[in-house]
Amino acid sequence: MRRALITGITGQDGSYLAELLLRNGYKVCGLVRRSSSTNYDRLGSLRDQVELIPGDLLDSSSLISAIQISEPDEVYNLAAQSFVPTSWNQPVLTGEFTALGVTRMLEAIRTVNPKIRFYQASSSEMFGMVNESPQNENTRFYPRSPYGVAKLYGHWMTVNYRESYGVYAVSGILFNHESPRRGLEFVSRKVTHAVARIRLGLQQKLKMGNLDAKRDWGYAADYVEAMWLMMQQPAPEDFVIATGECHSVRELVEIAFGHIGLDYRDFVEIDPALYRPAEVDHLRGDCAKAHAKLGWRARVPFEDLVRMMVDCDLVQLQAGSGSSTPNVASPFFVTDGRPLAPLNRVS
Ligand code: NAP
Ligand code: G4F
Repeated sequence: MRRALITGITGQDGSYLAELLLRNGYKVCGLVRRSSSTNYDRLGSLRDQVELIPGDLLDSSSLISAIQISEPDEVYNLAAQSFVPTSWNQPVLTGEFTALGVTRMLEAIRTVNPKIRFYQASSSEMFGMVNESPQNENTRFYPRSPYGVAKLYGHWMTVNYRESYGVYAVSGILFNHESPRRGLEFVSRKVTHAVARIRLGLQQKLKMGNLDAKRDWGYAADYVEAMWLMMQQPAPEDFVIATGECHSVRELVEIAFGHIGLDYRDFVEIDPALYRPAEVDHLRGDCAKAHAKLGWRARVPFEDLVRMMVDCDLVQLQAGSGSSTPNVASPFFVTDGRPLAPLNRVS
């Protein structure tokens, strides 16, 4: 039985990746940081199938212990301070988690067992102010936030541990990916949750920032398959993972409100406080390399993704679960209401 350790298992991607690895027959361990209240909503019934190990990206000795306890073949480093606006309020903490946390994890691997394979959750935010479109593995980086800068540090440390020490270390440069398990502060879920609340008469207006920003949005469950595929290759390489399509935040709100028969212009108010000190205006990924080498491509179109998220928010609010991220113990959320498609496979 192969063994994996996931940092960030309580997050959106961590929960989907845990599901995928369990389906693939792995023993799955997850690093969880101490909190005054538990935060396992996204794991739901998976909670009993994974082993949770206490630890924090700020604490090197806890990372070494986690690797010694879990004895993984593969480490997926998904933990980070992942919300871009917070990185302007807490730039040093973001650097500690999102940048230096990567080095602490790589050092822990090098200390305990350098044969462990390592996946780093890198981000299209590293492209920032883009000089070409679409962006691929060779596009210049120009981060526009402390978060983007921190991710770029983590990316280069991953490349350097591969080149300096021969660690099987890969950097997955993932474009935005969303789901009903997305945190409520990110724009997709903020919108779909608000639309569902408006539909149910629980909210009247929605305050938004820059509607003209454009992103390449995919479905998170598709993207964790790409992570796993990257870790199964004969040699470690970095990959861009994206849909190749670009949509504006305005289109997002239009589709979400349109799904329940409303016109977004009657509900959305622009709040200048939600504009960022520096914006990433336009992201669109070119995943030709992932398609050619991993046999991967995104399966869920943007419009379907937005509608699925609105539907899930409606169901969840009507059920009154009280959880901001759906509990996968409910059969509806195991697959987000869709049949499980066969895994992407290396061709
Ligand atoms: P998320 O939902 O915000 O989850 C972040 C996870 O990191 C949570 O489990 C969180 O634990 C954990 N964490 C934060 N600080 C930690 C620390 N000091 N020690 C241990 N764990 C810590 O993020 P996501 O959307 O799943 O994204 C996963 C990763 O991919 C992140 O690194 C993100 O930056 C990156 N990424 C995401 C996207 C995207 O569109 N989703 C795109 C590119 C890259 P708690 O539950 O305790 O807070
Ligand atoms: O959903 P967002 O907060 O995601 P952002 O900043 O693109 O970052 C996400 O994707 C990255 C990959 O590129 C990840 F690395 C990162 O961890 C995170 O998952 O904002 C998307 C866009 C921005 O341009 C923002 O200005 O939406 C715009 N926006 C407009 N109004 C808003 C709002 N964003 C948020 N969060 N809230 C608003 O009211």
